Amino acid sequence: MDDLKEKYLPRIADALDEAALEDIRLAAVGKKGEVALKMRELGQMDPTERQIKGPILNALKNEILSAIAAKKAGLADTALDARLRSEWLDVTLPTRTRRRGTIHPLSQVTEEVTAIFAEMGFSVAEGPRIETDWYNFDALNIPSHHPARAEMDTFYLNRAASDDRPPHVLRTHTSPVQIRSMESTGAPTRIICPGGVYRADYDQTHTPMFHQVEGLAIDKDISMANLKWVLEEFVKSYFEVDDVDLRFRASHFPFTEPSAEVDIRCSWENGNLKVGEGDDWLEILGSGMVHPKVLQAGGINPEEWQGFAFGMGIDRIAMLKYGIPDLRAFFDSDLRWLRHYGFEALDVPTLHSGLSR
Ligand code: 2NM
Repeated sequence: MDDLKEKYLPRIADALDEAALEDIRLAAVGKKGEVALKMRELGQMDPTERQIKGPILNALKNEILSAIAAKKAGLADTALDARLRSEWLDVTLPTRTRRRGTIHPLSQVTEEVTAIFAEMGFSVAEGPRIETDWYNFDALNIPSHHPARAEMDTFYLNRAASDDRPPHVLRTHTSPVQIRSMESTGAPTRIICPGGVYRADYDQTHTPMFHQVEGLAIDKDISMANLKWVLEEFVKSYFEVDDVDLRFRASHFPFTEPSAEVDIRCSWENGNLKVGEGDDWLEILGSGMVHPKVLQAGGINPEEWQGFAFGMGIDRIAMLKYGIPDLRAFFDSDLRWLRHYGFEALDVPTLHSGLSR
């Protein structure tokens, strides 16, 4: 038995991996291993001899088993150490700065506009881009026969002849969000609705998807004077100038009465826009007092409440402020363009830190 011990303990100590250990275990203490064979011999021994040799054999078996277990644990530790060494990683290494992404100008401008109106007490409302024709048209005082429906180049969703749900469209403006907001929160209210809208139109200055921000303020005594002040504050803040001159031109929209288109005084110096001075006028938005029928559609009593609304193109004011010449490039996903016109991810526009640093 001492021979067996001297044979197996050094082999266990020298085993290189778990497979080698398993071979040793089978050869030593497996069912047909050498220790088992010795145990079988106990049967032929006389009882006194068996009483001495039995416990010794058992002790040998246990010694071999615990040597194997200890070696196994040792091998696992060594393997873990090796793995930790090979998978080591310096988490303090700097990132690859030149490959960092940028904020798209449309996201930047949406954030800027949101910050400006938030300062004046407006909150942001959002809604679905797929709308029923009621929210997109009827509720906004654009009935089925109205020419505005044809002019809008609306995308209608395909549907089966048997489908009895109302017709759905891709929203042509964000006004349906304002109807939904009137329904859910009522008056008084002050909201802006930024987001993508769709019209079947594609040329130098039109893309089938573009972005709008619309505003809505409803209270007991809101007037065009409030509208003028809010828009002046917005334009000054957005174009980062101290003075602006706005021109209100009488216009027509189905959802406002009276309605006005708003121009800002500007000059163009070799392709550079200057806001607030010069002899040119730049049309930037449409506005007016919300039509009583529209308030009614939103569940608000027009005998009790009144309000103003306005709408402008985010893509257009982004192009004007940041000197972007081609609208279609906004949606090309051209990395060189994105790096040139994009903004640093950590420069969040706020009114105190500056909108467009
Ligand atoms: C514009 C021009 C004028 C407008 C109206 C509404 C609503 F839903 F409150 F009636 N939202 N936006 C509006 C008014 C939009 O865009 C050129």
